[in-house]
Amino acid sequence: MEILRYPDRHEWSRLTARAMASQASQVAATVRSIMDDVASRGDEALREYELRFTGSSLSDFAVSDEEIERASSLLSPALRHAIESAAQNIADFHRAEIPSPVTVETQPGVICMQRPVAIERVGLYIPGGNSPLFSTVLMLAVPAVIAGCPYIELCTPAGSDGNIHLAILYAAKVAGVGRIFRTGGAQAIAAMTFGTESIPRVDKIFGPGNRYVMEAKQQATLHGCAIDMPAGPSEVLVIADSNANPTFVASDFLSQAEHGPDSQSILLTTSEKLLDILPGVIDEMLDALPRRDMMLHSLDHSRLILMHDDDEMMEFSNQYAPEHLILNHRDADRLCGNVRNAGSVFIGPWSPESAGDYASGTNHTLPTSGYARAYSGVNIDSFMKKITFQKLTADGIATLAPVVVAMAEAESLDAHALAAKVRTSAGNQILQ
Ligand code: HSO
Ligand code: ZN
Repeated sequence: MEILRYPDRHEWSRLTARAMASQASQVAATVRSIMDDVASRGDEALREYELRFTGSSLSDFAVSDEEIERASSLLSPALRHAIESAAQNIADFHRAEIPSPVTVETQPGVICMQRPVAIERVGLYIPGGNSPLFSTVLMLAVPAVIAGCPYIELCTPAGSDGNIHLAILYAAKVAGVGRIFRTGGAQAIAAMTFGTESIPRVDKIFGPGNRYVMEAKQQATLHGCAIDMPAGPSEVLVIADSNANPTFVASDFLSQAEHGPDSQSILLTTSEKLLDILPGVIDEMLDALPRRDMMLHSLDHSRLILMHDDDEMMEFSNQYAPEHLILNHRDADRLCGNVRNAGSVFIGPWSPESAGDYASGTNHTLPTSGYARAYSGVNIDSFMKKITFQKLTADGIATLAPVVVAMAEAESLDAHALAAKVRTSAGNQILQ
């Protein structure tokens, strides 16, 4: 961990920069060939990649209803209950986000409307590996159902035993996912982008993944398929004052470090004392955690930074634009008003990031790598587009026409001007 005391502002750009992934062009080329291959050979290519990358020979990608039911019965009642209550909170929060239709008569006889309409076909990607992110199934599928998306499919790789994690299947069932397919990696993204004999193509792909999956999602956008957002390693920035409990801060740091060797935690504090004791508290806590070795890598590029005052901390945080911002500060509510760039904010000592990661109700699919400057996290809008409508009466176009004509002629677009003119009585006479 890098420990800094009152870094000069010149240093801030280094301190707020994210490490760039290396070998990007080699990843892009590999993914491009997988995308092309799946586009042209469909299921056959998909099967070959599954065999090559995971060693499993799949005859059928679709997960059957019996398999989903079996998963439900094998899962512990305690975990089933946890998944159900998290789903309930996520549903309650996202239902409240549903946008209302808009109707405005901007001038007499000129009626403008906007209506939110669900995206028809969405695809959710859930990675396999050592952390089966079934919480992400809820974060993506629950809002998709609430938004009213008519078709929701989910792709996830099977483990070496050919099975999908029970909790992924159960969360998908609770949320109401339509179809589940056993495939992962860039080939799964390719399948959802182009469609294969077994896996229908979708209009928008959501979900996390490794570098290959992320690259495949970027390339999907070149083929008419939208994606949720660009994504990088997960990150947290904690702002703590002398009031903050060091154990709380250390646990927030370590829950971030647990996400992977690239994830980053940053502490900003005005307390010299907290800065001094935190490394010891983190070390002690770390020794008791099973993922210690991997977490050490993450802590390598994490930082503890001493700052002069609250304004300086907020300014730094806004420049960094963290995915998660924890305000463990006696004036957390006041500081909240100064947040300009962050994915999701956790206010006060009793709001750990893990509450939002799993169960409080907000979404955990959030912008990383500084994208919080311009992107929101996944929310109900992510599953909808907004279509505008307008209806003008004869009187409405008559009064609007002079404005349209003046502007169209000034842009030398005479046909545009004509389309307004012919609908007015003066214009009609000109044509006769
Ligand atoms: N912190 C992750 C989400 C997550 N945490 C899933 C645990 N499981 C990105 O916001
Ligand atoms: Zn997390």
